[in-house]
Amino acid sequence: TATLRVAAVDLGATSGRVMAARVGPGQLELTEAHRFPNGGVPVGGSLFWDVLGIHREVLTGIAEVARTGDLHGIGIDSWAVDYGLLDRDGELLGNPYSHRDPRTRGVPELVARTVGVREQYAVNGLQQLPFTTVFQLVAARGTAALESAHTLLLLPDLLAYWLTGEVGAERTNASTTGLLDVTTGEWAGDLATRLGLPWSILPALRDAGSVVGPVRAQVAADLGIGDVPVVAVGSHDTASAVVAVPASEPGFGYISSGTWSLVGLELDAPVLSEEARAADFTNEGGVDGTIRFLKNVMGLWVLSECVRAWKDRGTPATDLASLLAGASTAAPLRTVVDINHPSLLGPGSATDPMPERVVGLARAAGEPVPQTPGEIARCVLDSLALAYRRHLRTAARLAGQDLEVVHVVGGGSHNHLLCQLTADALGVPVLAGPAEAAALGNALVQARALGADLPDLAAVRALVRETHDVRRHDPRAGLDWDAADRRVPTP
Ligand code: LFR
Repeated sequence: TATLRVAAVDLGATSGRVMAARVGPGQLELTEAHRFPNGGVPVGGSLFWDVLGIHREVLTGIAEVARTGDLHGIGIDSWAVDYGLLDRDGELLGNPYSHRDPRTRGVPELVARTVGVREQYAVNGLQQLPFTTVFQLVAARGTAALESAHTLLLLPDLLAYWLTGEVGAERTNASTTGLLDVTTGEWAGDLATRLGLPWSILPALRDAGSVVGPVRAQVAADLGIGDVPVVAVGSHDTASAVVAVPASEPGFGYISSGTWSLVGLELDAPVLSEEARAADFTNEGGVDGTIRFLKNVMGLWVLSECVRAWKDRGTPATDLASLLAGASTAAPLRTVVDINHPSLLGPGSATDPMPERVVGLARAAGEPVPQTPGEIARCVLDSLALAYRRHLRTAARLAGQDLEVVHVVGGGSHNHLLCQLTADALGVPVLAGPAEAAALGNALVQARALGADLPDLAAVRALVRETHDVRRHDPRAGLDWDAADRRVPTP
């Protein structure tokens, strides 16, 4: 097969990028064509995405990929659950909300009174997270936008719609809405109806690896490109990241480490047991019909919000590198907190900054109060490693698997201290990298759809292994992680 060159658009909550990827036999090369900052935009008490700004950056990136070589395909992935609504003319109704917007507070409890959590889990297999699309939609009941909505599009599908004019819902991302039946892979229309939601706004489902359509003539002309197909990839960034985990054998654990940490296993079938529900594990849909059995962990968000607060205050030596240096010499496991505490979900502000929230959690739990930025950073990292340990062990137990190795992919794979603590906590080797796993998974699924000889996920992963190095962290003994775990409440 000849070499393919595709544009992989990978959108994160704090930055977006458009990568040029070359995929061929024994070849997988990623070059960054365009990168731009992203973040929620506060308006009044609400938090929105600047989706038109994101669209413009996507166009800039695609044009840059095309300017620098061939362009055979375009694929888009982003964070999950957030959506835009179209009216009957196909126009966007308002700004898409960020899942960190506070309007879903208390909504899961409200929904549970209509459809109990056990019943929800039996249908969608998801962890109870307040920002899941179904809860966002319930919070939006009665709004003018929802009442005039004709079509709901998840963000990558919305951006693909602006490129192609085609509407649809790619399944990996649809699986995060709470409105997809995890067993049948079809919309759970009955659940939507019982919650008073207009399920006719949910568009036809499509699988990763299918072609969405060619870029519209006008868009192609504006970009100076030819007749290029947009390909549906694992449009949930975590699904794309898991595709590119360079595992050599099944049975690996993974941590997709970015703003969020997604911590779990790849399975052939969902685990919908009462134990899995009580442990609040999610069964999200992966590429090729796999299941991502995982837990959302608050992730590096907490640290990056601390960095933002310290920067605003002008606290010296609080860039990430200095902080990690400070954290590495701070006393280990001195202060641990429940890193998934709901108080850490929303963005910090001048009156309610993130470092003080972490300190407050420590104080409330009777833990030694961290004083310096380095101690706070250490507390965050130790607490993350503890959460990874707890949830990966639970996942393995619930799925009846052994955990022999853990792959860390995503930007957090560059955080050597966190990777080492993870290995120490779990007592198994951690293999870190690639950092751009989501963009790689995006490009690989496109290449396969366009004819590359990559028959299955094993072949895809073999190519990633062949072309990308991982950094190995072997576990060190000496710290009492069991005792530390007992200091953190069980959810
Ligand atoms: C990671 C991610 C998670 C999802 C969260 C919110 O970027 O996609 O998988 O739970 O963002 O959408």
